[in-house]
Amino acid sequence: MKITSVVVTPVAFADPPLLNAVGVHEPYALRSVVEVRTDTGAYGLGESYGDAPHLELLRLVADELPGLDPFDLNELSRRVGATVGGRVARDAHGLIGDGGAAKTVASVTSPFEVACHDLQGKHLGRPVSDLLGGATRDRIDFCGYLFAKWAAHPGHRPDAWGPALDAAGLVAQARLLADRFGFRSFKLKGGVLPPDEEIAAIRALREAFPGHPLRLDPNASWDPATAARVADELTGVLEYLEDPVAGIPAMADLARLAPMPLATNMCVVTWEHLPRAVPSRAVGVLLGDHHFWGGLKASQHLATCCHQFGIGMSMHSNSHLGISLAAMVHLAAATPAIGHDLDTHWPWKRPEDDVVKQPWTFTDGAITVPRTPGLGVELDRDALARLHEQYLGCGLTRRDDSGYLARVAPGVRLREDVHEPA
Ligand code: GKR
Ligand code: MG
Repeated sequence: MKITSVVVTPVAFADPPLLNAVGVHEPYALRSVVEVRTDTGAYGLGESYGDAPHLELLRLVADELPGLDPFDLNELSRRVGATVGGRVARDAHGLIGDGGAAKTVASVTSPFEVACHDLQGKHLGRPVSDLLGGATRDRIDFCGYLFAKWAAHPGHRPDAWGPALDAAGLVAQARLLADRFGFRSFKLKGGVLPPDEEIAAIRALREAFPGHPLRLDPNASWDPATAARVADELTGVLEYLEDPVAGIPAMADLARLAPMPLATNMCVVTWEHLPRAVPSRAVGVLLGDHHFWGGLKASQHLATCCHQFGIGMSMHSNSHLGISLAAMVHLAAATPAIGHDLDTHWPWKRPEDDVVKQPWTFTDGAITVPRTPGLGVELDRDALARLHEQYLGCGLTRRDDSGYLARVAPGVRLREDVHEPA
């Protein structure tokens, strides 16, 4: 089997006004869909970021892949390195840390590596989880991802979720997520409301959902004293506290005091970070993410490292479509070291906005691991064309939560006052 062509298609799908430490989600989330075609008539799928600098590198690599055997992942790595090695495509939001050239190569490799696994699985008639060593569980649990949010994007009609700008609103949002998807654990995106209000929201969630694991993630926006106080006040309440402060040294200092494990998807985002993070015990739980760790196999290597060094594993997410969901499910199924419920932004996407036919559904907060060949998802070409048109029409080429907040709500200050813009 040989690759004959590779198509990279940027897409956009509607996204609610979800607030985070740096700003607010824009009306559309951007992704790229990678389709790798072969001389056997098969196609493999991958999904990645849709930001323009990243797209440019994906396209450069796409041109280098015809002739490659999809089983030859070492040659794939070599070609990606030879094509984009040394280049850096930084995101504008900074919410997944900074990794320089190594992280850029890993991020560019990922969707092609996933697509090759999809092709391998289809060729052999086996699910991707079998190629990764075999599924060790038949369902993968996800956590409900809670966001402070406005009722509507300025100038748009209110969305189906309603506003959530205080503890009561966030508990109501958690109830909706639990009712619709069955999630049994929750993560609150923090760093948005004043810290005391986020402590109150976590306490209110604890009361409303006794026994459900809870996480809080302010994306490294607190100073060390604030982080130490929040950690202390939430003793016994959090499963883990995610990226309370910025950088490995500050995380290590706090980890010595904090009563709960500290987790990250910001200070350890590439292999170069591990030799500093491990001896300083800065991280108790690492949120892996195949999109920036270099794909499925590299994510499994990461899980092995973490296991050896006594670091727990969870999974990070960004706004995503059904191809990424499938890749996350196969990876988690075949990687027993991933011991925490996975993050997902899935509920925030409208069900009709996807590029796969019959997008998967959650039952009791989980996705059943498919036994069909490859990733187990089929490309819906009409939907791909529609979401690509949406990309062309929406005018966005790069995720910029901070710029959007400054434009639509110049008076709003995060962590002080996050009222709805007039
Ligand atoms: O979607 O606003 C968001 C999140 O803040 C996302 O960008 C983060 O990368 O979910 C992520 C996280 O856990 O930090
Ligand atoms: Mg995080």
